[in-house]
Amino acid sequence: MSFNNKSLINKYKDYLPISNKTPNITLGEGGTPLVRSMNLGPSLGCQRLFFKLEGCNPTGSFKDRGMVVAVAKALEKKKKKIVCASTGNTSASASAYAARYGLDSIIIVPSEEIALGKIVQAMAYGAKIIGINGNFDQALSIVRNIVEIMDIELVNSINPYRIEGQKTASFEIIDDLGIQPDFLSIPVGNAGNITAYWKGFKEYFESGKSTGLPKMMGFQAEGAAPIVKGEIIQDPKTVASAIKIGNPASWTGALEARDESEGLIDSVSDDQIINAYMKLTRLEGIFCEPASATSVAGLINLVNNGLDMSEKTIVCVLTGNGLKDPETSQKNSGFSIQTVDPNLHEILKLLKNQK
Ligand code: AN7
Repeated sequence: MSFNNKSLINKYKDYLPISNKTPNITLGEGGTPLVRSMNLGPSLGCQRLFFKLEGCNPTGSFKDRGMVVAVAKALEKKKKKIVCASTGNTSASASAYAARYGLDSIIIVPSEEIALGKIVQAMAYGAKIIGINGNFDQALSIVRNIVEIMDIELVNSINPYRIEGQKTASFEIIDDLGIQPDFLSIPVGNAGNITAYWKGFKEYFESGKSTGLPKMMGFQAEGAAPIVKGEIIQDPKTVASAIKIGNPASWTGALEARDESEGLIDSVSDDQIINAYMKLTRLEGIFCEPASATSVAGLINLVNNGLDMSEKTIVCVLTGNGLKDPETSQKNSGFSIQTVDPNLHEILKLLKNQK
């Protein structure tokens, strides 16, 4: 098993709640690229804008960082089953690790609202999928009840091991930059991830790996912005299905990250999300899912409102892969293929017309 020495758990074991009884499992999570913006940043006057490509994780989202620790702890506790509510990515991640390590996974999802690629993943990995005629918040409330009466491990981010694993993304950012960023921009749904990043930044600072702390900038979708509005949203709405959440479980963690870092949590409209999503593909060659683009949409708004970011190091977390939600991409990219006979002349004619 020496190959597993490269695992995320092993790499950051000094910062994680694991012992020699915790199995050192891995599906290749973590170690995701931090790439510098080529065009979008400079067009906003930001010369040091970076994207953390969490869509490069094995199931295509940041959830794998937390899931590997949660599943390792479930195995340590000899659990046989895991359960989660999900807007899609948590369920894809949970069912992959469950399949790999011989656990049953039960996932409870809002039937109508999951992006196609995510539900396809859970099916492929062999999860037991239960759809509800309701939203994520209702699914999570049911899952909280299930674990009271069944011997099953809950792997939503209210499981503290999820937060522990997810904080490793902050470590990687500092390891790659050599210093903490000035600003960290991140989408906020159930608010586990912003909580995790902030914990990670603080721990690295406390252990002398950085010289300061970034300001945390969280962004919710306008129709699903309970933290911004300061009240639970009963019927959240947004094109960014991953963050269609009206009552975030880690609400307090998000407020702490905002206030302790002197950052902000704001909202962006669906149009702004799609605009940022398209700019990322067309100007950067980066295909993320709509929820992920809220981090960039939020940054664009701040710059348009006059915030001077020209000298700042900014990291936007792109939480999930664009392939997860082909339908939203299809709707927005003018999807059509011109088909002709396999004939050079025909093709040259088309290319000429394009000029
Ligand atoms: C791509 O999968 O909540 O604020 O059930 O999939 O930590 O919830 C997903 C959330 C951002 C928000 N970007 O993170 C789920 C789920 C993507 C996401 C978020 C999610 P949190």
